[in-house]
Amino acid sequence: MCSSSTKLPSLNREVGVMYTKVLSSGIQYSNLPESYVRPESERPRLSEVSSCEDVPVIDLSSLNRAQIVQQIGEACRSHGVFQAINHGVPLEAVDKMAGIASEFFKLPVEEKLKLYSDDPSKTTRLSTSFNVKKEKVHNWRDYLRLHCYPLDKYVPEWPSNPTSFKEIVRKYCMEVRELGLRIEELISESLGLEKDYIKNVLGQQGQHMAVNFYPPCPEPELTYGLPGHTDPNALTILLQDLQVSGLQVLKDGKWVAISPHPNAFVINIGDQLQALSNGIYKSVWHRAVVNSDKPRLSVASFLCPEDEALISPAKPLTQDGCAAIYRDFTYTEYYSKFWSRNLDQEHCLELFKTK
Ligand SMILES: O=C(O)CCC(=O)C(=O)O
Repeated sequence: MCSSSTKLPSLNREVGVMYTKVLSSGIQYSNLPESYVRPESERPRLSEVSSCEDVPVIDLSSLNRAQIVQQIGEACRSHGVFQAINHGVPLEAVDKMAGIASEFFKLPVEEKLKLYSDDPSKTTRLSTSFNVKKEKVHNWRDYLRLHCYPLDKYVPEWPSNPTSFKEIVRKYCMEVRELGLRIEELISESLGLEKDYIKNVLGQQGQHMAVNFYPPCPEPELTYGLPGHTDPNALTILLQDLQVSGLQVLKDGKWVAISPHPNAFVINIGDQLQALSNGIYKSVWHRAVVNSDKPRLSVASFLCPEDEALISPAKPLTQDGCAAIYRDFTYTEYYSKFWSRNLDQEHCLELFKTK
C-alpha cells in the first residue's frame, strides 16, 4: 500500500531526480513513498487528538501590564505556548508575508531549486523534511530557511523571485523582531527578573525564519509534516495558516491541536528560555501534522541567542535551595548538538543537565 505511484509525466532520470528533491514540485502522489512512512508505534494517531480549547490567548494591547505579565507567566508554566493577539504587528505586514510565502512555493520547481541545499549551515536555503542527510524517515514538508539579522547582511542573498519577496519579508522581520523582544521583556518580568535580564543574557540576538510548506499528503495518518520537537532557540513567533490547521502541542502527555486564531501569533518558549528559567518554563513539544485535502503554510520566526552567549539558569532562580538543573553552555555548543541529532529524539536539554 505504501509504494509510491506518482503522476509524473515520462521524464528522463536526471529531470526525475530534480523533481523529487522537493515535495512542492507539482508531482501528485497517490501513495505515500516508503521513505516517509513511520513505524506503527510512531504514527500521529490523528483520531485521538482533541482540539485544545484552553491554550491561553493573551491580549498584548491591555493597559494593565501587571496582568499581561501574570498571564504570560501562567501560560509559560502551564503550556509553554500561548497565542498573542493585538500584538502590534500590522495586519498588512502579516497578510503580505503569508501571500508572498504562498507565491514562492508556487514558483516552477527549477526556479526554487536554485536555492536548494541540505546543508544546515547555509544561511539561505530551500530544503525539505528536516535534516535529510541524518534522518531515517522523511517528513512531508518543504521549507525555505532564511537568516534575518542583521538584515543588511542577509537580505541580498534572499530569493529575488517573486520580485517583492525581499521588501515584504524584510518589513515583516523587523516587525516580528520588535514583538519578540517585547515579549522577552514580559517573560523576564514574569520570572521576577529585571525587564532586560533575558535580552542581556542572549546578547545581540540572531533571527531565523522557516517558511514551511506542507503539500496535501496522500496518507496523513502515516507521517508528519514535522514530528514532535522542541525549538532549540529562545523564542518562536509562529504565523499559522488561518484556513488549514496542523499545529499540535503536547499537554499533560496528550497531543492537542491548536486551532488557528484570527490575527494571532503562536508564541512558544524554546530550549534556551527553559534553561534560563531553570526549568520553570517549558520548551513545548510540538509537531505539525498534514492532511490530504489542502496545502498548509506556516511562517516560524526564531529569536536565537548570539553564538557566544553563555546560557545558565538565572542566578535569582537558583537560590533558596533551588539548585541549577542545567550546566552552563554556549549557544554554539547547544546548536551544533541539536543539528547533529534527529529531530524527534529525547529533549536536547537532557544532555546539559547537571545530574
Ligand atoms: O507548521 C507549524 O505549525 C509548526 C512549525 C514548526 O514547528 C517549526 O518550524 O519549527
